[in-house]
Amino acid sequence: MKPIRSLSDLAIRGAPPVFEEPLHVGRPNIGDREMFMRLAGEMFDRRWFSNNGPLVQEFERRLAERLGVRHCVAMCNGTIALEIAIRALGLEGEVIVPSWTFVATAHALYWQGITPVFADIDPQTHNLDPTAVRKMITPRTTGIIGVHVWGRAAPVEELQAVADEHGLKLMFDAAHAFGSTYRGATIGRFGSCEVLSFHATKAFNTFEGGAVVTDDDELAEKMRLMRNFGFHGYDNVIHPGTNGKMIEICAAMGLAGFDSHADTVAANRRNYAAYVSALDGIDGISVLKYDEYEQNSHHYVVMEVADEFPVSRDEIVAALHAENILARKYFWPGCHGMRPYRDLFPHARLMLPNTEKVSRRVVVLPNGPGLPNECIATVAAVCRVMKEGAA
Ligand code: T4K
Repeated sequence: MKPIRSLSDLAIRGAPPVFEEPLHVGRPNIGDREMFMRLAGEMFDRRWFSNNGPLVQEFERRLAERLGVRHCVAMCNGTIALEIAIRALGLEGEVIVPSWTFVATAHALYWQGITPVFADIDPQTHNLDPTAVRKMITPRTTGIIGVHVWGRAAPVEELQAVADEHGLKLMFDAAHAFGSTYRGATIGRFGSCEVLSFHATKAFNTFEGGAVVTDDDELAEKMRLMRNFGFHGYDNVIHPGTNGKMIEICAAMGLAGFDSHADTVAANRRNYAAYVSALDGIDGISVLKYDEYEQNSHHYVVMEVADEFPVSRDEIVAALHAENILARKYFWPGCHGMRPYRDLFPHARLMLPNTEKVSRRVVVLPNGPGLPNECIATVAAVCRVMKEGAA
């Protein structure tokens, strides 16, 4: 590894990059390859590729068991799972969501003619602030979607209390939270339902995929119909629906990934600790802390660059990219800063000071079992020399 001792050692200043190949934030984890190949082979032999095949059924059974929930309805991706859950719950009018989330949370509402109303977050946790949620309730509000951002549980009980007081539905976008806990209980059973994503870039993936998990029998039944055009047996459509089905090859990937997930989490935790220690002592740089007493995949290593730091977050990201470390500014600029929402609600930022602040500070760093140690050392060295160079 090239030493980075001063600004002139940085690739952004013309030196060669530390890494020849890019290091990604969302590099997919691959479970048991042999098992995947065997399951794929069996799928070919069966010639059953989609439409509630045996692998999807097995995947749903194992997932429900793992999360301790009555129903798992597997879907083709997390976004469609959100859309179906929103529709099955009968949300309409306005629904309160954080702006500090991947844009799919807002789009899943807007796509269905529902107005996403953005509420501010707690800057310490990056999760919805229940007090801010209360402020956004109007007579048109029908629900709240909490997001377990970075896999840390949203303030579930406080949000439930707000929902109960105002007669609102509450559901969770748990796209980041597979295996996370809230007060020791596994995410999956909170609100009316919770939505998971198994996108390739997630700690646990099915290439593309998602699921809605719930203890509500009626809701689960409705979502099963909705994900398959409303079919109830051959030629019998009894409900409006769409095509939200998970396919067999995706379920095979999930089944082959279950057992190695614990190893992925262990590797993520080691990298996370190494980042924390490498960045320790650089004033103005911090790593978002997770609650030690809760489970979290530690998939997201979220570095924050304080406003007072002499170099901007964007300059640091540009310097890391030059070294081939493709750090991300998730979820900058917040949904309220993206189209169509920024045109629809041009003054939304006035209600979202914490979201605005956090969005200026965040850098999400690469993680995962294959992460070279040099990546962690390089991130720290880049921050350090840029700070010293600016002094
Ligand atoms: N709610 C929340 C809170 C979410 O975070 C998400 C998804 C959803 C809902 C929706 O769930 P899905 O419908 O996606 O199941 C990525 C993912 O596409 C998205 O799933 C994820 N959140 C979001 C946080 O990250 P982008 O736009 O950043 O993707 P992209 O193409 O820039 O890829 C990210 C990085 O991963 C790149 O550096 C490349 C690398 N990569 C990506 C893929 C697909 C790989 O190395 N290999 C790969 O196969 O959204």
